[in-house]
Amino acid sequence: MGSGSGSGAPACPADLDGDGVVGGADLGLLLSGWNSAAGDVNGDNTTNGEDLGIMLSAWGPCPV
Ligand SMILES: [Ca+2]
Ligand SMILES: [Ca+2]
Repeated sequence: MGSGSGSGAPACPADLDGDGVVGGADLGLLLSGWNSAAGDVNGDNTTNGEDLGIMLSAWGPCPV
């Protein structure tokens, strides 16, 4: 998990692999989990365009 100044900062659900950055590795996980809960970002237990949209809007380093 993250370290540093994480006081009340929003979570980074699109960071599927937990490395602190939303990037290609997370996109790969999302796509490989398409139509299952494996790549779910928004917590509805399926992976679809909504999750992809969230991931793309969160692309880059997670907020700290
Ligand atoms: Ca990541
Ligand atoms: Ca979802």
